[in-house]
Amino acid sequence: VILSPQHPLSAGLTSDSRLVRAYRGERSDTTPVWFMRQAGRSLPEYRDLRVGTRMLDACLDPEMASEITLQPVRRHKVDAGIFFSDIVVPLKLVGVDVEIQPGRGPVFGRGYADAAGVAELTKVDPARLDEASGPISEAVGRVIAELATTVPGGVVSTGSTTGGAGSTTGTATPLIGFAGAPFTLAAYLAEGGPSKDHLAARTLMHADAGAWGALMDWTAELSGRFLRAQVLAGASAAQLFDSWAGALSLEDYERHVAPASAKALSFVHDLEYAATDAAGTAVTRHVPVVHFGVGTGELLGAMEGVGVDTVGVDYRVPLDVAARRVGAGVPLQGNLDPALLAAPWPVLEGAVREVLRRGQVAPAHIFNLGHGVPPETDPAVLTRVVELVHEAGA
Ligand code: 1CP
Repeated sequence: VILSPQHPLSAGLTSDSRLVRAYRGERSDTTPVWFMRQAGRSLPEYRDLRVGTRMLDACLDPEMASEITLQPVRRHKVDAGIFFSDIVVPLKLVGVDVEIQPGRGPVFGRGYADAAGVAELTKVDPARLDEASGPISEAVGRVIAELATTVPGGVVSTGSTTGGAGSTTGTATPLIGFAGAPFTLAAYLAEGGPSKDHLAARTLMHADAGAWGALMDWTAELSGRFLRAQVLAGASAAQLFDSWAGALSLEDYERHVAPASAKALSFVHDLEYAATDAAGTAVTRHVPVVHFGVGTGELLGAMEGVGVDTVGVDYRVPLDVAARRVGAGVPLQGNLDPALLAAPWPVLEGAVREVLRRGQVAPAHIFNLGHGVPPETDPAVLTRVVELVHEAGA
């Protein structure tokens, strides 16, 4: 399926941005940088806007969701926006009883930890998301309209500024769409809310292969459709968050989880756009996909094997070590320990430079944190990190 000519990738607005180039393994004038959870509670303008609005209501209000997505792009001059939403939004949209409780996270009306629960949940056709995702498409549309015209950043100063359509020059900041991976969604669904070890999901995985398979199939389709909706509406890359996959052994991950993650990604793998390569030859490219999880040092190779362009690395594994695990040729994203954001500047600066140094082993590196921005982070520190990464060069 070819993306529409107006899509920022097809129009040549984002296809040669630092971010998209890095996701296909090319280095630019400098290292692109964005932060997981860059939108949200670390920003006073976010806290002001959110007063009196519940989290999921904010996600489903296109004006608010787009404004929150843009806030960190304007403030920090990061090389990408990440769509402001949540991994449980597609569940909410197809009618699952879920709320996000402040300070706690997603909480469901019940847990789905056995065959009866899974049968009840999976009665809902995930294809219903396609009719229900209007607020998502609208919010993405608003974001990319502003990114195309008014937000600076992400500009590539070296090489060609090829426009797929041949007419547009220059680049816009790309938007990254995301979804929760099937296992991470299942970890919340089985438990009925956040948990430390995701025991209910891990038990179901072994206790009832049939129910587990049905749950993974269903969450995979829902995640896949959520990602696809964001890309069709204008996102230039997609990130699958398997935040809690680190709770699994490699064997369990490969047998019981990886096939479902591959299925989720199959919903974006067929999305393509026409472009011109550095030599001026017409090429067809796919939308880049990133795969990230926390505590997944043992799983990095398998997470790459699911079929992704870039692997996101948490802060526990240095990037040069991660490169050996995912194999040469794979771009890496990461992985400053978020705890360092509260350290004195000389300590933080040293740590940022060390991440950049280790990232040199990969064909391309996208600077990020090893997990999300802590809510108490001073936003001025994030801006300074962006400046440092950009000044440090490729
Ligand atoms: O009221 C609030 O402000 C609630 C805090 C909050 C925010 C800002 C939640 C609740 N979700 C979000 C937004 C969000 N969630 C984004 C926004 C875009 C950005 O990065 O700037 C993204 C990408 C997510 C994805 C998400 N939600 C993940 C995967 C990423 C990760 O952090 O590992 C997970 C696991 C969730 C579940 C969730 N939602 C919210 C919380 C507090 C949690 C985690 C709960 C837990 O610890 O289990």
